[in-house]
Amino acid sequence: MVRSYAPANSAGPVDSPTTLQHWTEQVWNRAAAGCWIMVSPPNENIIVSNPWRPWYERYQPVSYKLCSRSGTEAQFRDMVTRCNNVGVYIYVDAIINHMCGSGGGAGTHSTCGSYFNAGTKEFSGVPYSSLDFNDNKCYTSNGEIQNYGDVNQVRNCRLVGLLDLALEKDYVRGKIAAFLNNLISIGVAGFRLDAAKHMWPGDISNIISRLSNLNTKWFPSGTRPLIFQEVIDLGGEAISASEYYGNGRVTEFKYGAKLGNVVRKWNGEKMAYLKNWGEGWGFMPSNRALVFVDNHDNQRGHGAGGASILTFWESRLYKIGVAFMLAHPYGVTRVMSSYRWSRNFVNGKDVNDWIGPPSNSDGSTKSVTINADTTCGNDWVCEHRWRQIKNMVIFRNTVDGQAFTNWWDNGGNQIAFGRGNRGFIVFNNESWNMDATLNTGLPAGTYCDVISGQKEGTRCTGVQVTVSSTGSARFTISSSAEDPFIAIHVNAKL
Ligand code: AAO
Repeated sequence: MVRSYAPANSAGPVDSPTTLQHWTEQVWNRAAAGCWIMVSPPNENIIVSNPWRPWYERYQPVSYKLCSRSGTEAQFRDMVTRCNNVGVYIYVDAIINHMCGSGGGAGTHSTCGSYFNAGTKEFSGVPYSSLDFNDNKCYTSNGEIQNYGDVNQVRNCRLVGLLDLALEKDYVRGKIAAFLNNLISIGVAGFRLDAAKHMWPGDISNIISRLSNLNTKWFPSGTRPLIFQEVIDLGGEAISASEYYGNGRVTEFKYGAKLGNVVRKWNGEKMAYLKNWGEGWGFMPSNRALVFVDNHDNQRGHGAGGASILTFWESRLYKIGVAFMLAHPYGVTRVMSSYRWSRNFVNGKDVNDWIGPPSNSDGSTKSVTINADTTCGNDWVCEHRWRQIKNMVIFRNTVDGQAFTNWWDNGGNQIAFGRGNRGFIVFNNESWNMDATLNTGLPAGTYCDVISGQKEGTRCTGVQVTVSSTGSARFTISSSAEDPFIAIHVNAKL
């Protein structure tokens, strides 16, 4: 039997955790407990000096050696080992569609010092030569993707100048599989396949077929890696996300773009319309989807999604969006963990969208310090540590597998729903106060709101909610509350 790492109750060939954390650019010295973490590309990349060391240089591989701004191979191994030992599983952002940009020059300006020549397409650290790239199959005038309506261009031409690997070649497939299998042997649990839309689904399938099972030091024998593919499908293009279902999960980009519109009340949207959120909104089947409110691209205007995307910069709206996502049963969810940078909007565009992680004057990445109030310092945002978000991840784990129940709305922007008899959440996104008595579906008792506080010992540090013997409870939420929502679940019951 083919299995993936998974909680016992998930279904289908590609099982998965309930929530992933997306750690952008963090250094390899962190460990937490009880979660799944996706990390920035760990392999060698080009050093871009104009602009100086942008975050996106990590999306321009030079070899598959494991040394990057986040640390050395030894440090990466150490982190994965320590994380696996405490039940925290690491997923790697895998850049296998391409190498660096065609204008990357020649030399050893790479994070492990491997020689490369972007002009002659030579990458000594792999090695790849000009024979391993797709240019002979691309028929656009400049070798670039010019039209997303043409499948052949999207998959055989260069994405923003990046040298496009010939993934149908046995040699290239072998090099990529060896790279991923090295990570698996170190203990990694799965991969985000970057730019999957720019690869033929059959090529991805072949590479996956070459992957080892996960390391039996930490995973049951026969466990397959979790695969999720970055395919941006907002509709209206030649390539559809469904072509990739056979390989694993697929990113659902409609999710964050549409949720942003709803929470912002743009385009006539309101929270009440979320009643049939999910497939009812034209999303892919829930058991195929990897969903997120924002990602490392669209939180800074790259990629897709546009202005509606919610990010930590607008923390009140962001927490509403993330809480809704984590409470709702659709998809496997991913929460961001970001860093702050100094934004500079010129004509509506942030011209500082390239800025890399917080760094010291010698260019090294600053460590993630933890403040007394458990938030992060040194310009690390650590959304995953925000009480409201952390507690909603616990909510999601608590209600995992439970049905979507007891929907209520006021016809506008006050909504509530439950997850079976294990959890209930209420939002007031109106400009007036809310006072409603609702059927929660929960057993009678006193519950701690896990947004304004949480359960500590035998008391609640925030709001308390009393559920009657019939399952009903009164909720009052001020429209000016910093967090205009309340969430209760059976593991936060007094
Ligand atoms: C950098 C420089 C470039 C330079 C290049 C090479 O910025 O100027 O030419 O180096 O030297 C990241 C950065 C890039 C960076 C690259 C390499 O974002 O700026 O280039 O690293 O350092 C497409 C892909 C998608 C990709 C996304 C950014 O389909 O795979 O572009 N995301 C991943 C990563 C990303 C990374 C790469 C891939 C490359 O997450 O971090 O790039 O490894 C349409 C298409 C989408 C397309 C977008 C943007 O979207 O559908 O497929 O994404 O355009 O081009 C509406 C539409 C929506 C449309 C969107 C935007 O929303 O409905 O469909 O507008 O037009």
